[in-house]
Amino acid sequence: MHTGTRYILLVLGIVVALHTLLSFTHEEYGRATSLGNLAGHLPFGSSSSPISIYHGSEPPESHGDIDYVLPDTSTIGVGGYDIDPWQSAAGPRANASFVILARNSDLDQVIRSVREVEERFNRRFNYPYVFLNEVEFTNEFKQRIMVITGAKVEFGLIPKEHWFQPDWIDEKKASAARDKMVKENIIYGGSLPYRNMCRFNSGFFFKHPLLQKYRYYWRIEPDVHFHCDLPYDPFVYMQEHKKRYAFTITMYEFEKTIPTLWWSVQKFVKKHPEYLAKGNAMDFQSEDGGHTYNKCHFWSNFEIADMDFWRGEAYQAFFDHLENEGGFYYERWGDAPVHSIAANLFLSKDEIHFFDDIGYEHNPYTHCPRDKKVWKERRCSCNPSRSFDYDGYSCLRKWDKLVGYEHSG
Ligand SMILES: Nc1nc2c(ncn2[C@@H]2O[C@H](COP(=O)(O)OP(=O)(O)OP(=O)(O)O)[C@@H](O)[C@H]2O)c(=O)[nH]1
Ligand SMILES: [Mg+2]
Repeated sequence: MHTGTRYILLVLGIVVALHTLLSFTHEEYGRATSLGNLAGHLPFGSSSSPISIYHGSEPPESHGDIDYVLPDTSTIGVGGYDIDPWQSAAGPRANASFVILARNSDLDQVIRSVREVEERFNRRFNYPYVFLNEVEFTNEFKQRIMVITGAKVEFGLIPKEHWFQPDWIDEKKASAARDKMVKENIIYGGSLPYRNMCRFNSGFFFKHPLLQKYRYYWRIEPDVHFHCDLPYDPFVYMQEHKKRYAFTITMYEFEKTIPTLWWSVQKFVKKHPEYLAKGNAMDFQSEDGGHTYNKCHFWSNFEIADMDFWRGEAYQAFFDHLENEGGFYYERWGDAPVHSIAANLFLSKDEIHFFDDIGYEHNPYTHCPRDKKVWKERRCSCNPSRSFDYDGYSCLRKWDKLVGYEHSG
């Protein structure tokens, strides 16, 4: 062999030996130089065709027109849209916070909810959290929350007068009402803490000192699920589109928890017709222009809303009126119908927003985005065929009718 050729072969041999050694000892080096990876950088690389994600030997059962084919990941970034899930989102932030009312015993379930909020949205947007409780949060609670988010977190104690049953409530009458509801098997019918919670969420959370600096809030409960990526800022959306109340799930309230609520509402409206908004959403909650209540309401365990609406003159007068009626304790008025009725009366329907693209679950109901493109691109983990939207117990059809949305199903 020619001496020159011998030298070339020797150098080549050393390079191959070094490569092999580095591939085994340095994981990163091996990954970066693997053939598969190099091919991906060539034009028309190996990942340009749609990928089927059938698991198991049989194709999955049909779910309407969803074809279970992922978008082409070579042209649009991971997850179907060109966004790095770890990178802080650019752009202005709204004056907003998450609000979580919880007991110390809710800790594990709260952690599950916050992890999903962070994963699907907040690790990019970094909005603060405010936790509220009528007793002090334990150190364990605080520490375990603070290790799962990099956002600012504050823990607040609820003032006694915002939480406990007021002295002027006739306790004999209230406890008789609770006993009656227990006999009738009404959910939380016998619970005083549940009533305190409903009244607090109806009329007081937005008065808490820690929330005074914020305008918008997103209410989170323990053990809820966020099924889809949220690549944009819903608070900024609310502000830019002049929205003041937003929901994901609607349903009917149990009649037995609110027997006199509508009657009380009617009394208020007669006294204060000036608070009724032009173009309001009365038709969502009444089939006869307000004569009777159809019990449709927004499920308030999810809310994104403007606290200045609750702090404003109309809602303050409305809440004071309901408070004086005593129905939070003599019946079991929920914050969901109270908030909803107010939003439907004192806001125009254009100020109320349905976040169809936020996949959300609070046991036992789930809202899964209706648009199959959104469902795919936002990597939703919910099953579209099990969405509560058009269940017989949901009121979404009424909302669709009000806003002129044509549902194809
Ligand atoms: N600090 C405190 N928080 C409470 C209390 N009761 C309920 N909460 C919180 O108030 C919110 C609503 O309570 P839930 O028990 O979830 O009521 P719900 O959603 O109607 O009923 P579930 O179907 O049981 O979830 C949750 O964020 C709870 O953690 C209480 O006595 N003290
Ligand atoms: Mg709940």
